[in-house]
Amino acid sequence: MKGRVISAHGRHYIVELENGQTRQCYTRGKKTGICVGDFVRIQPQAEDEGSIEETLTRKNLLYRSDEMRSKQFAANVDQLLIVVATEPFFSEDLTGRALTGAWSADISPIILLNKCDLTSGMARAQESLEIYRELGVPIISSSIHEPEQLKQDLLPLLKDKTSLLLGQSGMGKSSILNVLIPHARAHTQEHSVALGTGKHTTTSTRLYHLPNNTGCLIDSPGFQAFGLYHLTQTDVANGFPEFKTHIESCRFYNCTHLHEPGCGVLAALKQGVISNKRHELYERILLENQSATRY
Ligand SMILES: Nc1nc2c(ncn2[C@@H]2O[C@H](COP(=O)(O)OP(=O)(O)OP(=O)(O)O)[C@@H](O)[C@H]2O)c(=O)[nH]1
Ligand SMILES: [Mg+2]
Ligand SMILES: [Zn+2]
Repeated sequence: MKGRVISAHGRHYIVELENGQTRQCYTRGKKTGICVGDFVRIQPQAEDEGSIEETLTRKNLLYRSDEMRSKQFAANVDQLLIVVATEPFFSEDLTGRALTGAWSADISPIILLNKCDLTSGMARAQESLEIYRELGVPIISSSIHEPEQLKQDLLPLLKDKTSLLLGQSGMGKSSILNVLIPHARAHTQEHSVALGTGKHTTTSTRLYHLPNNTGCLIDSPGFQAFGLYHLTQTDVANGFPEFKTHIESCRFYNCTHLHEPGCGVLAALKQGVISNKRHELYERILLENQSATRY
């Protein structure tokens, strides 16, 4: 039987079969690394259980990694919805990293500027996102307090695709999910406050279906770090699409675009064609990765 992993807890997975039924599945032996969004072949066991025998070839896998560990977000993702908001104010560094992760994995990003009902930080947010707008990233303003508008703006973009909601904690990922898919009833910080359970927010990644099976939406726990240690220097450069045409004029084929003479990227930086902030992020990621591999 074939199916898709819709949630993963340790070695326990929920797999949704092609007929819509779900089964509790586990893996045998040393098989690990299966993640939400994976298409798998399972061997049915007992009533509603199964064992995962094979992971089918992935189109892509989005993950982050730092010195300590690596964490998979999801597999077979068509687009990334990076959710940012003004309260708490989003981190530009993490947003840039998420974009680099997406571009280097060949996943097209969209930025959702959520909580736009809270007007105070909006001008600052718009300004700091301008750089991505110039790079062609669609930026959509949203508010869960305007549910009809939110559906009208987002549903057409999500149609027949697998989209992943990604962002820092408290940006409103699960709240957006609940507007688009009311029966999802995902836990949000609002519920946690109401229940007095403290900051109990999303703790695991899960795949949901949009109404009438018009696409899949994956909710994920907020992150506080976004290491990209798994990327090579070339991968990182690919995560900065605005470098591309300038790289063609670098003198050295193995140019790192940090200090080499005759570097097209540094020339564009000097002319102000490439932004300082973006090149600084590129440098930060690269230096982190270089210092990690020395151990
Ligand atoms: N004013 C306003 N508040 C919002 C909006 N969207 C979400 N919130 C609130 O922001 C808080 C955090 O929302 P969540 O949906 O739990 O955030 P999350 O991104 O899923 O957080 P994690 O699961 O921890 O990653 C909740 O109290 C929501 O009610 C919005 O559009 N406007
Ligand atoms: Mg959440
Ligand atoms: Zn160069």
